[in-house]
Amino acid sequence: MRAQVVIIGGGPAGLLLGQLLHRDGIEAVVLELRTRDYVLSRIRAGVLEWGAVETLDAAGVGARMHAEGLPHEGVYLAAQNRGFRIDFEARVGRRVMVYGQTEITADLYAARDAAGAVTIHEAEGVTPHGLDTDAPYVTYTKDGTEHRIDCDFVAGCDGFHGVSRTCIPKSVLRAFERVYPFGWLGVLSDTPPVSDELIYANHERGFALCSMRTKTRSRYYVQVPLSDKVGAWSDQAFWDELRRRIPEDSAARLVTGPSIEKSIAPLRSFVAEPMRWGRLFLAGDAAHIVPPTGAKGLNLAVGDVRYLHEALLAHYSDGDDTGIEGYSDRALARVWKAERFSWSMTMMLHRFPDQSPFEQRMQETELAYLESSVAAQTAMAENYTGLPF
Ligand code: RFL
Ligand code: PHB
Repeated sequence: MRAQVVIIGGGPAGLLLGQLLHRDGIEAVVLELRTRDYVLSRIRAGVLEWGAVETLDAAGVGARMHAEGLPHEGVYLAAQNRGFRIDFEARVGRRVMVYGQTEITADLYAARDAAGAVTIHEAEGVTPHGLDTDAPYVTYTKDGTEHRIDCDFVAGCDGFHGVSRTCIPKSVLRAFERVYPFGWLGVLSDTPPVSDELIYANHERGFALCSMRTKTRSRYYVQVPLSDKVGAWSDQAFWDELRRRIPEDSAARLVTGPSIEKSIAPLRSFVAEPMRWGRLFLAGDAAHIVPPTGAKGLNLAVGDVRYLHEALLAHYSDGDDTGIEGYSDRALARVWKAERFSWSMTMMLHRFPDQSPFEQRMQETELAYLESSVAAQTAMAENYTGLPF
């Protein structure tokens, strides 16, 4: 088999790249390790920058997002049960869209089906070859049979645990990492959201976040020690803990119900450089991870795909390889800014196990400054709603 581009990983990055290339008539095959049902059952991101919304529109998959998504013009921050609002529209004239990653993935699969694009699920042992030659190819096993796809380029969109990044020689790859000493316990429930906009809460018992998927489906998180086991958290214990950490008026309004998903996610900052090696490009979580505090992971994946799509289109339509040559530097410049923002939000809002009284005061002052300064709010709004491409 032959394709112009082999895309490893059928998460949001891989599917979106496949869709954008397909619309340009560039042939791309997506190889995904898991089943479609598995991919569609992963509950992850919920907030899209407006630039990501526009990219999904450009890919022709924005209709349901605009019909069902919830545009938000601001966000609440809270410290010790007292909240204040950052008005995105007033500060930077932009908004964000609340629309679940699961829905985006479903919309992208539907578009692939409609276009007759090839997605190979349960592709095992996916291995790229000849990435530093002019004739790369990818092998994989499906139902016990080995297959080979010859191609021009390989897009590594296979997430943090994927194979693509490991193909870059150790002498070339440089990794930067920070692991945080806590995780987020997340609960999804079919209850009306406690607030019309997200609430990020700093509390002495630990961080909490009130988010949502729809007007009837809520997503909540509380910071927990990494040693906690999800099975040890009953729904009741979760709701009680959340109530303690959020502003009192919200706690009084909180509607609880059975969880339909409950999981613990560790928090990590990670960047791999470079994001291109020969004919391999990394995009999304394959190249970088952010702690979810800034809602940037999925948005960065969309940003990478946007640059990569532009680069491949210029190559195929005009024989212009400047985008390909510049992909890594261009993507990393934006990635590092989102890493900085996600790290700073994480540092400002969480309780660290060894936090000194000085660090505690710094955190409180950071929040107090944000509450009182239009300049600080503008910077926060600019980053949260998305830096320019
Ligand atoms: P994904 O989604 O991990 O998809 C990678 C795909 O590759 C497949 N794969 C392989 N396929 C073939 N061969 C192999 N060897 C393979 N190895 C892996 C996997 O099965 C998978 O299908 O990466 P992608 O596409 O780069 O997308 C990244 C986003 O999923 C991620 O950044 C976000 O979910 C992060 N994130 C958030 N991002 C936001 O922008 N806004 C948010 O509000 C937000 N909230 C979150 C989040 C992530 C969370 N968790 C659990 C990590 C909240 C949470 C709790
Ligand atoms: C979510 O809704 O899952 C969500 C929202 C904002 C974040 C992280 C996760 O910062």
